[in-house]
Amino acid sequence: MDRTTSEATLAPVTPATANPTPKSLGDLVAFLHSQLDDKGINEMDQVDVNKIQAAMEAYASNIDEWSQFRHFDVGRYTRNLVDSGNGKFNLMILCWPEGVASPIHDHAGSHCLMKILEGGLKETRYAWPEDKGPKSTPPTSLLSSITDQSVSVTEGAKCAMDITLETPLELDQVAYIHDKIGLHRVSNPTSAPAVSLHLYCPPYETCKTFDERTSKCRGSGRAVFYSEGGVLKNPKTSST
Ligand code: 2CO
Ligand code: FE2
Repeated sequence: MDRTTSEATLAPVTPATANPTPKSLGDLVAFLHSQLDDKGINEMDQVDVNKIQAAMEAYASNIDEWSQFRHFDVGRYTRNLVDSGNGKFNLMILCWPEGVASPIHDHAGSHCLMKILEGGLKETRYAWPEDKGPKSTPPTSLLSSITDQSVSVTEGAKCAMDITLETPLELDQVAYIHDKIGLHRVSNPTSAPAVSLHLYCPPYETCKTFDERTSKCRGSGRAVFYSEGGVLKNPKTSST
């Protein structure tokens, strides 16, 4: 065998732009800033979603690094802001009591990546109802917190909206969705609390929610925070 050819064939291949492997949540946040800080609001379709997804997957969840953002409430999930991404993204931790589910919702045109930090969740994807485009904006008077629209996992046995995919999500797994892919509901069907890390790029304040049985847009959910930077927004009504 030609030795030169053999060595060339067996040489390890190191891609010029190897995916990063964040060793901590802080590393991951720094990586996200490096990827997104210089993106214009009209350049978000150029975001390298695969690279960000790989980095989020490579970070091994360590509760010691995010316990200050772990705040649960009764009967609904909570949204806890970790980093506001210089206006280019929001990184947050969502805490899901057992049996709680989000409403079916869109993501206002943003990239949405979600990673399991603790326990397990289920993502149920739906097709957009045919008569509802992503453009209509319900009146402000219809706005309520998206987390206040949390429902029980067992609610609504019959479904008029078309389910396109059901995915159980396990520890450290990362899922991606965009309005171009469809809508989703996230639920905690397990008998233990679950925690997830969500990246929204660009950030958004409202999203549309949908009735599973009628496919009607029920109005918008306001994407409010239960805590920011580890500090509870309304300590009187909050519990951990
Ligand atoms: N998008 C929902 C929210 O931000 C959570 S479901 O995962 O994207 O409240
Ligand atoms: Fe979502």
